[in-house]
Amino acid sequence: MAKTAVVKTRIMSVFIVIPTYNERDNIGALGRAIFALGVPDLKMIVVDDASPDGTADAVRELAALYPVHLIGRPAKRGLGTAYAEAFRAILAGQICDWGVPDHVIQMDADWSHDPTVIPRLLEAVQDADVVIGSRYIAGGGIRNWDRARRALSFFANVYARAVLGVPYRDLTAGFKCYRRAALEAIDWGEVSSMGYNFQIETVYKVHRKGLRITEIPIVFTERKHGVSKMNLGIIIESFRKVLLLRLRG
Ligand SMILES: Nc1nc2c(ncn2[C@@H]2O[C@H](COP(=O)(O)OP(=O)(O)OP(=O)(O)O)[C@@H](O)[C@H]2O)c(=O)[nH]1
Ligand SMILES: [Mg+2]
Repeated sequence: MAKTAVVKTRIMSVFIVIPTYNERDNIGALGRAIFALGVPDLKMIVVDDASPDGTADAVRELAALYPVHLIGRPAKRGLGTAYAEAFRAILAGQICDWGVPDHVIQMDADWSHDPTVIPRLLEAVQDADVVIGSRYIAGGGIRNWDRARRALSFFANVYARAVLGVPYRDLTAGFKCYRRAALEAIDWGEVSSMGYNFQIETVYKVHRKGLRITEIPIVFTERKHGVSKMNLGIIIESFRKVLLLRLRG
């Protein structure tokens, strides 16, 4: 009689990293929606920069119900440094006793990124090192942005793609999934972007290592609660740093 092979597939562990600044009205419900997806072995890390609205308290309430870890920083230091700090701690196995995950997802706290996309990101990362939730491929889009904001985002992407010579349509996307190896390929001490240029910088560095980057379509929706942190400094940083990235690698 033929023996039946029992194949045991290990459940992949997933950490979701969410930076917050004044997201008290968003983070609790978003966290509940994420854990309601029922993704196995999923844990959440929130990096909060001493939000004056008490976001950290909402995170602590969530942590009483779900595997949620709060990294609290003393002052607002930019989304790029928040991610870099979390990723370094994750790779060093310093988050609680959770070990080092197989996959890491990054997303915004303000519901611009639909949590129901998470299973699709995890499916796509089976055949890639980084998956970008992309607004600028067929099936993707943006809801509730005015023309100026659309134009800024579109132009930033055209500019970065041309300067860096990479094929990806949405380089400034903030909804992404990394295989652990992709995070390990980046020298986090070297990543210097404070703001949105962080998104471009990380994709470019992974690309330069020859890793596989794919895009899946997402519809991005402008925030309903809270205020935007977009400002001129962030835009200027991006235009300058894309050039520097090209020159210095
Ligand atoms: N920890 C931390 N998080 C930040 C900082 N700046 C922005 N964030 C968070 O990063 C995510 C993206 O920032 P947003 O302000 O939503 O940026 P955006 O989506 O480009 O702009 P709007 O949605 O129009 O406000 C959100 O979860 C913010 O709360 C920061 O300095 N520190
Ligand atoms: Mg937003």
